[in-house]
Amino acid sequence: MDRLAILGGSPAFSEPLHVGRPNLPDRETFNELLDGMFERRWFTNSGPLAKRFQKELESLLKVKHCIPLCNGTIALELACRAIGLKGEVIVPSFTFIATAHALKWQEITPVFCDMRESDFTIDPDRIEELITNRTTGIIGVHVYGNPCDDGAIQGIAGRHGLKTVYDAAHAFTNEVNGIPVCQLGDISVLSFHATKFFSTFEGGAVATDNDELAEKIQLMMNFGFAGREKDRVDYIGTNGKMTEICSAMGIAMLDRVETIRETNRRNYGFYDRHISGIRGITLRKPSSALSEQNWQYVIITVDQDEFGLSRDELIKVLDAENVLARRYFYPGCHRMMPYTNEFPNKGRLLPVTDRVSETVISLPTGEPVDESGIIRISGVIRKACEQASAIRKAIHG
Ligand code: T4K
Repeated sequence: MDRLAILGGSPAFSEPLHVGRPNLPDRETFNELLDGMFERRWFTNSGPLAKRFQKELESLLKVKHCIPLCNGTIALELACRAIGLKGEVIVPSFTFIATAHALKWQEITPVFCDMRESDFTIDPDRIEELITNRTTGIIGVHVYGNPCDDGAIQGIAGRHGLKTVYDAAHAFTNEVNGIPVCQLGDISVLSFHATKFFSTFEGGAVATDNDELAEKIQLMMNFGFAGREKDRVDYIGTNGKMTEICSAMGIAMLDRVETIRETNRRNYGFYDRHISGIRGITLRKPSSALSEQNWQYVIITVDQDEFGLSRDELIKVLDAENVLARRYFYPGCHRMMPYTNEFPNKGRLLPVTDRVSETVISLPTGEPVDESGIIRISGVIRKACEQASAIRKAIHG
């Protein structure tokens, strides 16, 4: 699409503005930690940096155990395995595909559940109808950091003898009415991927207050080896360890949490100011249950009738202007292979997930974005609305 013909005015951003651009650590702290690592010649296998990172995480997140791992997906797999999930597990469809894959990879069947439009999390009113005699657990995802309705989920789990796992990949440091999210459920999983609010390049963690579960995960993440001599294997394990270099990144990033959170909060405020009043665009508010949050995601929804363009047409306009927004999450997992073709998800109707996933856009935030960028992004969206019919003609001919 020829952008100037449509929007005119100032040139597109010379550097693309991405969703998911990483926040950076203090480089001096990081380099010092690396110097120590090279001097020690100790690179992985629960080295001193991984141990220190774990302690610091536990204190920040107010949870008894927070075991750093190589990524969030393996963290999910280990959490599900350690807690004994099998058969079928109920999981929202509106999530990153890793949540479903972590189950399927272990031959557990994900059974997709619809979501609440209000806060994007799994709808507890739709869970019970999906329970069968093969169901062993529920995974809730704190989508965009919004906490799942833990009270309702625990009620259902208690009535049916199910385990609860929370995918807290978006909710690092978030608290619900004063309770840290990692204290909810039997076990929680974090992601420290490069694109996350808090990054260790690649990384993740499992958080739990349960000593027995924590011990199992410590063994499972290291091939199941027990004892110093490594002559005994207690579990079928995997290699889920976090390296020393990733742990160094984590330690250096911990010093930055407050500042990044403040930057994200400010950016949200800028979007609120500059996007407000654009017909058909709603800047979604974080859940009112959050007493502490990282403001990691800036989410808008597009009402096509009001705005004049569909969400996908707006994404095309933003792309042409070098604003690389994302459709997190589109489509729902139940519409992706192999799930869409397989029992019990084949033909599954999840109307709220389908509707919401057609309208959401995640906009750039974090430290690489400032108010001037947000003014320009908002300006592109405003102009797209004003020139909607010309844009539709340019796209569709
Ligand atoms: N559960 C949930 C709810 C999750 O959201 C995720 C991950 C997981 C579980 C699994 O955790 P991990 O195993 O990943 O730790 C990205 C991330 O790769 C993924 O971690 C994240 N969720 C998901 C929501 O987003 P993609 O496939 O969209 O990434 P990609 O490569 O398209 O990059 C996204 C944007 O970030 C682009 O605009 C480019 C930018 N970027 C990316 C990287 C890697 C950078 O600017 N620099 C970078 O280094 O999945």
